[in-house]
Amino acid sequence: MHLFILTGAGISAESGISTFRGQNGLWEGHSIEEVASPEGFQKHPELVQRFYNLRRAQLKEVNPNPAHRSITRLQEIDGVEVTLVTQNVDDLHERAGSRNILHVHGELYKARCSDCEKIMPHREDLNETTRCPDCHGQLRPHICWFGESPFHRAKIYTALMNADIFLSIGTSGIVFPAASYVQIARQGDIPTIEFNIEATEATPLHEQAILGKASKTLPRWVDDFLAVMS
Ligand code: BJW
Repeated sequence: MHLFILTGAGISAESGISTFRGQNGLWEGHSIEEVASPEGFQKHPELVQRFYNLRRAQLKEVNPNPAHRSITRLQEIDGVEVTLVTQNVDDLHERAGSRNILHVHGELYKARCSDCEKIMPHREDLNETTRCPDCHGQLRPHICWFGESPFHRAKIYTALMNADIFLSIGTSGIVFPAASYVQIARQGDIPTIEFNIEATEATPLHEQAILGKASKTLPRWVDDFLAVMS
């Protein structure tokens, strides 16, 4: 049995990390496109670095919640293979004990050299003076911004083709290419289930939608799944 699990900002919301499109969707008056695009970084590098410095600092203050931990429970079942794809750049899946996590939009605790593209662990603030240890190029957050190519694409498509069930948890389903996974799954006749606190643009594409907070709905679904599997 192969589960393909896609997570978004909603799974970390109950840990205290704001979603992107909740409230008015702005950060200090700036749209997500202004702070999460190569153009934004070119125009206002200090603003973009500050946005990610604050989020890196915030990450140190929050913890995984029962929804993250239920995915770890699924990964511990004999005979169940889980491909865990997250759009989140936090490390809450890792801290909940999950493994083999594909961060399609990058990771807050990594930096990348704008010149040689070396990727390295980086937990502290970044600014214009933080330089690549190899080539002295400017370090930037290791994040996939709008217009950039998301990570792990080939692995993800192979896993999607081989999945038996597709779960989408806490994502608005509007950012591509992750937004297209549900359609790919349905084309392959794979049952798809959406977990969200409200209906989304993607809801009509799913076979089933489970409404409610992921910290409540997902552990219940995992209990039922375990009962069937045992
Ligand atoms: C709960 C809950 C609880 C709350 N329980 N649920 C026009 C048409 C089609 C595509 C495009 C287009 N124009 C441009 C594009 C492409 C663009 C795109 O998709 N734009 C759309 C906005 C239209 N995409 C790109 O540019 C991507 N690159 C690309 O396509 O390259 C081309 C390419 C493709 C394939 C191969 C090669 C090349 C890159 C996208 C990069 C996205 N980056 C960001 C920011 C960086 C990361 C960061 O800083 O953290 O990633 S944007 C932001 O959105 C972030 C997220 O990962 C991403 C998705 O958001 P998510 O996770 O869904 O969060 P929200 O806030 O939207 O939703 C939260 C949900 O949770 C809500 O539904 C709540 O109800 C729910 N919720 N509490 C359960 N307790």
